Amino acid sequence: MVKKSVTDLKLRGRFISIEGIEGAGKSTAIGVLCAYLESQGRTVVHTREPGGTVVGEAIRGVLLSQDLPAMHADTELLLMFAARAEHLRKVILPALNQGKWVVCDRFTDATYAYQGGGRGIPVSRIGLLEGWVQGEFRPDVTLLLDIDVATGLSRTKKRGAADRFEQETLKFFDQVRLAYLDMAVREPNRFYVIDASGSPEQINTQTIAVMESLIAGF
Ligand code: Z5A
Repeated sequence: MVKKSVTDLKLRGRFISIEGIEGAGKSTAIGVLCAYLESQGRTVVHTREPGGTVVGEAIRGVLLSQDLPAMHADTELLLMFAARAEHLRKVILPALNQGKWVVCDRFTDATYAYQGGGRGIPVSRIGLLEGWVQGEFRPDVTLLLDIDVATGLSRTKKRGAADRFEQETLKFFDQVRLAYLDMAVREPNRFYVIDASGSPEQINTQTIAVMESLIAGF
């Protein structure tokens, strides 16, 4: 269990997660976000989930593989949190405790969206694992790049071979998107919803505007 005191340190860095469905443009926006934070004098660690550690990247390989037989939704859920336990303890918390800022491509909100909204696993079960792996640790800020499913998927299709998640149905991604939007409504102090339907430049402008408005308060 992660102790709450870890998150109370005054000199601790900040933890920013970026969320959204496939093709929302997270990778693109993260590059701009990290460059902005560094220009403001922050030391930034850019990482991702599932993954971010040697063990986590190996688990990611299993989770996204098209070569393995379909796994049970509970197996998928447990693997997400196994990778997260390693990531949190080996990368995220040490960096924050050194005063670094951590920018993470997806975190536990993705589990609520994909395994909860998409696969239909009860929120209470995800919450149990969240409490066990993270204690009360949550992102300081979550940027949700919101886009309609058809547009998001049409962007990723141009890339070629799809991974295990990218082969899901439109209905699955609609449920994922709705779960994200629902979380944003329930946690307005943490979530910032960015309209991701525009050009990369428009998304970057919105991303920087959100961070500019927040960084002084940090
Ligand atoms: N997952 C889960 O189920 N549960 C969990 O707890 C966690 C994750 C943590 C990770 O795969 C998968 O794991 C993910 C959820 C699941 N499901 N999938 N698939 P991933 O990391 O490979 O997938 P992703 O996070 O969705 O990455 P992505 O598909 O690359 O999306 P993105 O980072 O948001 O998009 P992008 O790479 O910035 O852009 C995609 C393409 O669109 C690219 O060719 C861009 O050039 C183009 N693009 C970007 N922005 C624009 C704009 N504005 N206009 C036009 N074209 C654009």
